[in-house]
Amino acid sequence: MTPEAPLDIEACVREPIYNPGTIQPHGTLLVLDPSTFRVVQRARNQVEFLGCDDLLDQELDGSPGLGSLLVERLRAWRTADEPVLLTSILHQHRRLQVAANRTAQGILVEIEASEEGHPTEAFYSRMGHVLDILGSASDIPGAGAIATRELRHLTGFDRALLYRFDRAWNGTVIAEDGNGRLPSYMGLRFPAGDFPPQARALYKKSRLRLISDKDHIPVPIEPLLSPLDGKPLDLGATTLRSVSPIDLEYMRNMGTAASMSTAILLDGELWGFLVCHHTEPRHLGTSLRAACDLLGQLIAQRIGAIERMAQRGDRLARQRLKGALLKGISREGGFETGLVRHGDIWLRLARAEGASLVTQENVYSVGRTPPSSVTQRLAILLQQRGVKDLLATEQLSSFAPEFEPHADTAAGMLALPISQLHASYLIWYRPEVIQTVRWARAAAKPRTAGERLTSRASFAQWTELVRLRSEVWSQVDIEAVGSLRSSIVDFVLKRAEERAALTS
Ligand code: BLA
Repeated sequence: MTPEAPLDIEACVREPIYNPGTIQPHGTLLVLDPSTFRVVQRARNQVEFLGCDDLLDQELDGSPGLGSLLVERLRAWRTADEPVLLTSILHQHRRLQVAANRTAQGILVEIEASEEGHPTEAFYSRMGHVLDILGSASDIPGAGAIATRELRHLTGFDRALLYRFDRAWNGTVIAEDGNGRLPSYMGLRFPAGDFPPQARALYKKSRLRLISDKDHIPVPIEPLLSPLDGKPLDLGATTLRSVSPIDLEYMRNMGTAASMSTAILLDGELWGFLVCHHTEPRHLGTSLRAACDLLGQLIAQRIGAIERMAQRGDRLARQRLKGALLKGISREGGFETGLVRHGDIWLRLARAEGASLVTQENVYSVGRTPPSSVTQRLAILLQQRGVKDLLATEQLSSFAPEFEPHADTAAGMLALPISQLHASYLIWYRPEVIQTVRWARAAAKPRTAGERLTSRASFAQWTELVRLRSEVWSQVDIEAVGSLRSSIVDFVLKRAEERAALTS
């Protein structure tokens, strides 16, 4: 594919990036039969890279030099409990870095030349310092600033940035460090399409990826299909895997020649990426990459700790509010009066600006809410649509467009059904928060049907005014309201029983 060839987004999502049939040329690859150590596939540059005979179809066991050394290490690894073998071998006065992965298609052995400048004492002492200062970073942008600065220090890349995914997989740059050779992307939002789902899935498994040169000439693997299963070789576990042409085009358009990305995973889920860019090709050897991976993991740990700490404090505060609300309600004569009298707690429980209780007979409201008739209509719609569980939306107008005129009070809604039989709901409202989003690509504009998409041709910004949306309901908001349900249902049932007793 040429860089000019247009691609549509579906083709992009379908692109089998894990088996391109080629590797980047800064190393070579051997695929070994796990039982005989016979080379069943190899990259075409193997002879030149290793300065030895063509190893295809050779059994490495018993062969002199590199082959037998490799087999010795692989045998020891087979009995060890390590998913990846990382080792170095002295071959023809050159130190080679070896990484091996077991796969269903054989043992994939990646070989790179060892770089100068292994992590030294200075590196470990600096890492110790990073740990200290990270420990005192109390918020995520603060931790991000440390991460990007340290990554640049470690690698010498022109720019390092941290971007964080939102729920729709758009990413916003929240920290950046650079030397001014590349423009700043701080605060810009990049659409989800820049990092399609199959690429995200791959980076979840293989966290760190270096693209040393956007103009590299990919090296074919021969034979193309695995002799073990007849399928294209899955290179998902390797670091040498060559790069999707569209991502290379993306780099060209961005004005970067080299890129290194490290996935930030929290509890196994992708949270964001640390990305380094350089205006010229830039190679980092395996030990420096391992150091960057380690730094990425330290940052991920700190981000996780900061998020957990904030959530813990918030959860505790909500539990207290819930306790106070229930106590207040039980002191008052009725459930409705209890809620209204303690309206401030009712609101604070979900950090809302308005709240309503819709019962069969009435609507009780506190704070900023739409008129009762609108809330009643909403309750009917919720029931008609069979909403039986807590429903949270930041955009009520997408649930039903008729609520659009009420965005000043009710752009977002949390609705908790409190009766199995009637259209009875507890509803929390949040007003519209008009947001200016600085997108980093023209293609984020609404596309017309059939419009084809290439990787962005320009990184010009595009400002979008996002309307009709409230602040996002957090996990803690949702939990706080959800945990109220059983207590509220108890109240409602008790009252129904009392009524039944009165009428019988
Ligand atoms: C991969 N997309 C990537 C990667 C990043 C991004 C970091 C990992 C590989 C790399 O380091 O380049 C996205 N890079 C970004 C973002 C910023 C950045 C958001 O620097 C912000 C500062 N890419 C597109 C489009 C498609 C696409 C339109 O722009 C598809 C239609 C695809 N991106 C794409 C693919 C990969 C990718 C296929 C995987 C590349 C590979 O590993 O082979």
